[in-house]
Parts: sequence; C-alpha cells; structure tokens
Amino acid sequence: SYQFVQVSTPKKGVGLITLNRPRALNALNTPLFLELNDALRRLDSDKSIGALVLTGSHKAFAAGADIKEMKDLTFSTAYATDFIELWSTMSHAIKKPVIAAVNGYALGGGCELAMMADILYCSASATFGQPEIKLGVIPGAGGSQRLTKTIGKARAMHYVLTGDTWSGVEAERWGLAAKVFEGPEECVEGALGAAEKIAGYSQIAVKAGKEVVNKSQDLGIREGVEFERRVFHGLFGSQDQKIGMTAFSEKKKPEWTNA
Ligand code: CO8
Repeated sequence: SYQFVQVSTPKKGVGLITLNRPRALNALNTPLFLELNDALRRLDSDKSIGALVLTGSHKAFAAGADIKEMKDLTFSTAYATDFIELWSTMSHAIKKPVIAAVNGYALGGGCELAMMADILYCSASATFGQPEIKLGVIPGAGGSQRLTKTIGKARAMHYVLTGDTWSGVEAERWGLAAKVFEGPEECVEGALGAAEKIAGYSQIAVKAGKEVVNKSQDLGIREGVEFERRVFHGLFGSQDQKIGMTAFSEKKKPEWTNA
C-alpha cells in the first residue's frame, strides 16, 4: 500500500524494495523516505527474510534529494528538524544485509543512499555523481565521508568539487561497486541471486559478518581485530555453529535454526 516504493519477495528469503517515483527520476523526498524506512523496518523484522535488495528503475536508481522540496529550506528548520536524519535508517538501524542494485542515475543523495547499502552492484552504464556543488551545497548524507573512504581522497575530492560523474565500470574498478553487470536486468538478477545465497545461511552468522565488516569503518586495525575475535568467540554460543560444523563433518547439508 505504498505510493513511492514497491515491495516484493521474488526469491526465498529475499525482500526487494523498488523506488517508484518515476516522473521525478526517484528524487528522494520526505514521503518517499517515510515509506522506504517503513518497508526496510518491516522486512528487517520479518523472520522469513534473510537479505534485502534495494533498486530503482532502469533510468534512475535515484537522481538525488528532491531539490524542489529542499530549495526553500532554512538553516533553522534544517537544524531544528535534524533534516537528513530520516536518511540514516538504512545505514544505522537495519541489521539484515542490504544490496543496492544501481541502474541509471545515482546522483547526490541517490549515490549516498547506494553507498549506505552493505553491498553495491551496478550496471556498466550506471551514472554516479555528487553534483551538489552545482546547486551551491555539498553532499549531506555521508557522501563526502563514504566516497572518500572507498575511492580515496584524490578521486573523491575531484568528484565532490567538480560535480563530474563516473560510470558503473569505474565504480567497480575503484572498489565502490562489488560487481558490475552488462545491463539493468542482469544487475537486479545478480543482486537477487546474491541476496538469496546470503538468506540461505545462518541469519545469526550473517548478522555478525555484517557487524564486524561495518565496524572496520570506525575502528583502528587493532581494536577492529579484537572486536572481530570477540564476536567470533560469541558465535560458539550459537546453535548454528554446532549445526554448521557438524554438518560439514558428517558431509550433510546444514539445517539452520537461526539461533
Ligand atoms: N529533485 C527534484 N526533481 C528532480 C530531481 C531532483 N534531484 N532530478 C530530476 N528531477 C525531476 C526533474 O525536475 C523533471 O521533472 P519535471 O518533468 O517536472 O520537470 C524530471 O525529474 C525528469 O528530469 P529531467 O527532465 O531533468 O531528465 P533528464 O533525463 O533530462 O536529466 C538528470 C536527468 C541529469 C538526472 C537531471 O534530472 C538532473 O540533473 N537532476 C538533478 C541531479 C542532482 O543535482 N542531484 C543532486 C540533488 S542534491 C542532493 O541530492 C543532496 C543530497 C544531500 C542529502 C541531504 C541534502 C540536504
């Protein structure tokens, strides 16, 4: 019953969210985000779902924050309402892995949203960019930080200050995208396939895997390795560790309990 997103479960254990505001190239406004966050939270708390895919149309993953909604915003309103806080649900509150399947434009907030996903896949002809400089502002949803950590300062500075775009092929070459596909259909299928594979593993181990990799973004190597070891130790308290290792020893397929 959403207006701006579509939700389906095209494969076992996989929740697919499709941004659906085609006339505005999926420009991200508040009503869309309220729906997106609701859909993300619902899928995240659904025990039958193990992984999520977020995509847009063939023409646009999302062409950025809605400029028309933003243009009259004042500092005091932005500050008082903590404008953009709404955007952080996917990166902070969702525990299940999210794969972004990026086709067409991923500009400004669209690029930032894609970078909030745990895994980013794209098609060769996808167009990424942080063109906020052309509007008299800068990235505001983590773009300057995530882009720099991923593709390095030299390239990030170039793209944030020029507003130039880069292709899906470059995104993969520079490590922003985990995989690049020939076309949009292959990209979405590839993301759904990976999500199905992830959803077939122990949800408790998948959650731990996502948590430790994300921690590497905030911690130094020493603390990060220590954190990983504690989480690794903790998994020996799970049923699925016993199930997984026993199944291997007995040459059987593990039947996960997610406990
Ligand atoms: N916001 C609002 N409407 C948009 C947006 C957008 N970001 N992008 C496209 N649209 C609308 C157009 O206005 C147009 O609507 P209408 O038909 O009513 O005029 C419709 O979508 C189709 O767009 P075009 O006719 O422009 O389509 P083209 O194929 O000619 O061009 C482009 C496609 C190149 C993607 C072009 O639409 C464009 O440049 N869009 C803007 C891209 C942009 O600057 N994005 C960054 C926005 S700023 C941002 O994201 C900040 C994020 C920081 C987060 C927090 C902010 C505070």
